[in-house]
Amino acid sequence: MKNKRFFITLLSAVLIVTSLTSCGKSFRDAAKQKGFRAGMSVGAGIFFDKSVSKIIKENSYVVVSENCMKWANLRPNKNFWNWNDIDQLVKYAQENNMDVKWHTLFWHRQNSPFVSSNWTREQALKMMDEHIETIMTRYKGKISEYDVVNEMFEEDGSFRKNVWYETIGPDYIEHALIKAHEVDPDTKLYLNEYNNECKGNRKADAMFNYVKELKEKGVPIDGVGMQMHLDTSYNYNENAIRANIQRYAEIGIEISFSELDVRIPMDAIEAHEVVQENIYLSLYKLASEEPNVTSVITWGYTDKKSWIPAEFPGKGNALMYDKDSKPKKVYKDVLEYLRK
Ligand code: 9MR
Repeated sequence: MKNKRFFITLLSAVLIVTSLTSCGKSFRDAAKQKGFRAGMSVGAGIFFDKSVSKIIKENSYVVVSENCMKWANLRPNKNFWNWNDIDQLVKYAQENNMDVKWHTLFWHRQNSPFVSSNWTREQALKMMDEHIETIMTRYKGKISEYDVVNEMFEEDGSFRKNVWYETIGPDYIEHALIKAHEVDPDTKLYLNEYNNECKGNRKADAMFNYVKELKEKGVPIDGVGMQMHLDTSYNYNENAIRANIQRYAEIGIEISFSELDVRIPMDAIEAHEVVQENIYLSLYKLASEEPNVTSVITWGYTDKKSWIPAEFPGKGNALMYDKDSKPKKVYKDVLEYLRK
């Protein structure tokens, strides 16, 4: 009898302590407990601001540079590499127990002026190899995953005719993946895309079939990024996203929600905020429930600085922190879900 009472008291104490600790968990620890890394993209050097750094530390086990790793910023001309911003980010991440993701080795935007569609295949391959070797040797062991190619598909599922496609041909992706794996076999290699989250969508299906083909051929590839730049006025289909994630699981591919934000009209009425919150909750739920979703990265964190109004006039307010960098209701509700 005594033993039983002791056992019950002990059990209650353990339960209270467990629930107290999980109550106080930071966003990143709560996400970790659900089985994925939370993170965000960061602008150059923003972590030198103490209040920003506090937010990054609460929310991120993985960080990615919003622009510093792109050709135009990193290598504005052939002979100059601007490593400074990236070195600082890597140092900051190491000091704060975060992974660093590279975005992106190859893309059709933000290229340097010397990147040319007049290159021959040989010249382009040489340039591609040089880019991979220089970056991946310098940061060997320091970058957890690379977006090797970004946005390689058109909406109809055909390959985008970017400069690498035009100069090298459709095998440029394979070539980049093989070379990247050769230089740093321990990092993870991703292909990153937008509008590729729903099974049944042409671009999403084309990407899945392509990645499956790569796997079957033995080309090194670990993951697919679903950017998730979403809009409350588009259809949101949780089932189609889940089905897509699960078919990737079947072929051994991990998924990152890699650039999450959910834009609403700037003069948003409450209804949009409710839809926005439901989308955020659904995505964090999917990440918690589907074992092959390994990270959820928001594109920035505050509405104060966002790429959206420039590209979608009249839209914005897409993140979970408001313009004063205060967490919104959606942030608190997602956190509460993650802590359960
Ligand atoms: O957020 C980035 C913005 O500051 C740049 O001006 C823009 C230029 O293309 O790129 C933005 O980031 C993009 C990312 O690299 C790839 N996916 C879409 C993102 C938003 O455009």
